Amino acid sequence: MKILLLFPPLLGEERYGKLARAGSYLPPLGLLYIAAVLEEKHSVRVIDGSVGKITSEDIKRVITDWKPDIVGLTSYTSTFYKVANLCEMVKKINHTIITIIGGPHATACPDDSIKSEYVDYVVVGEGEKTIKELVETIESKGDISTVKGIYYKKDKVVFSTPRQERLTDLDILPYPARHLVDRNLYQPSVMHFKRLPVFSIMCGRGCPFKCTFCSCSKVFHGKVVVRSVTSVMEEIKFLVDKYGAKEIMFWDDTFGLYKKWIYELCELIKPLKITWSCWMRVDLVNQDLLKAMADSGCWNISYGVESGNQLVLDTIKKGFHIEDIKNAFRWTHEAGMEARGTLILGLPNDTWETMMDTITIAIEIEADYAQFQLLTPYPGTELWDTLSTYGEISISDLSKYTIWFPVFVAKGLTKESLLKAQSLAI
Ligand code: B12
Ligand code: SF4
Repeated sequence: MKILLLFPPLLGEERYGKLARAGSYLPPLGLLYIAAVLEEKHSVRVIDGSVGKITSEDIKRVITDWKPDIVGLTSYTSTFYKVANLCEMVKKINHTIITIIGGPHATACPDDSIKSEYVDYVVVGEGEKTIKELVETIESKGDISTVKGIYYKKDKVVFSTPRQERLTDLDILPYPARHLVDRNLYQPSVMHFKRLPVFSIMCGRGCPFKCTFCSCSKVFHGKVVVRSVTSVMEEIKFLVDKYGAKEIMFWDDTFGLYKKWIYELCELIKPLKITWSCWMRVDLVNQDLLKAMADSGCWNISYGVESGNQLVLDTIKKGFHIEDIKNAFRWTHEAGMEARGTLILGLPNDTWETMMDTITIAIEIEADYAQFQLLTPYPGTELWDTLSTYGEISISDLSKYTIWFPVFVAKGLTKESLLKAQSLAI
């Protein structure tokens, strides 16, 4: 079958506002994993509208000329309206083209997502196994109700099937189909890499922690599955050999849940003489581990600091202490690496004073780079379900749910105070 996979058109300005030129533009690995498994049996094209100034007209032209049988789309909360509009466009070009949506928003809100008359199937959660089975069943005109992990409609009635089992061995997956996108269009934020070409990799899926605001691991149902070090090293070597990769960004939410795994990776990555960076939790590092990481080429660790106030950290169930933040930043610097932080303003129980604690801690820990986001509740999170306890939604337009707008105002704060704190911070 001919399958077109889409990330909807999204201008840098829509995501990063005035900071568009400093934003990060990375390949959509989730969609490229889907492409990779489909490519084994089908003809697949990918259009990533988040780079290259793609318009819906461009997509329309490809659909009209190439005539795909299926169009699959990734949905984020902020891009969902675009996904819905594209499905409508597809159906109006040719109503027999089958539309399938997946990704974080479709997973969190499958009931809403399937409602559109232009959406045929919603794939919930990790997509590789489900999409393979779904496409095979569509092709063979088999019984759709046997495919796990989907929502679909029959005579306008919505049906869903039991959730698909998570993959237990990620090593068997093909690498993301990076060859299906133009790699010249991608560039991480200038401050986020040392050397080019740089590639992003995922070593595992899921996170065992339960921070109330986080939707990172919702797609993977919290369950953690990590690739073997051998498999990750093989992908890195492939990127070095094929594309001359000089740097790797590990984008796992909580890289290094297992210390033994990191030590092994450090030992094997060191001889390649590449530079690398990753995201970690402040309470999962120690001095010895950080030294081993720096020694093997790691130059930058980003930490989710979130808040400089313990009560607020406890409210969001972050599970670490201010002291852990201070230690991690000191040790990372002592090991010779940059230590970066993402911080959130407007968290539950935040006041003007606690937001000032958040700004102050970024200074105290001498963060080499600090990103101050405004709290954005995402469907599927504990925060989303308990919003009214802590404040109220002030902007219901989901296209603004990009972490840069004051969409949620915690009790005792105002939109103006949030924006004022953010402008003080940056
Ligand atoms: C790397 C990353 C980025 C990178 C790269 C984005 C990209 N091009 O993919 C950068 C920094 C650019 C980025 C930007 C943003 N990101 Co981001 N990002 C991530 C991160 C950490 C990893 C994504 C990833 O590769 N995951 C691994 C793959 C395997 O999982 P996956 O993408 O979910 O895909 C699987 C399934 O969802 C499903 N699937 C996905 N698409 C499809 C399509 C079909 C047809 C099917 C069948 C299945 C399917 O199958 C895939 C394979 O199993 C995630 C968190 C996470 N752990 O996923 C956040 C995350 C996806 N990002 C998020 C957000 C909000 C954003 C921004 C809007 C924030 C901002 N303003 O900057 C932007 C906008 C997105 C964009 N492309 O412009 C949210 C989305 C939440 C939501 N409900 O919308 C997440 C979940 C993090 C969070 N804050 O909670 N992001
Ligand atoms: S914020 Fe980080 S540690 Fe917390 S649940 Fe999300 S990914 Fe895990």
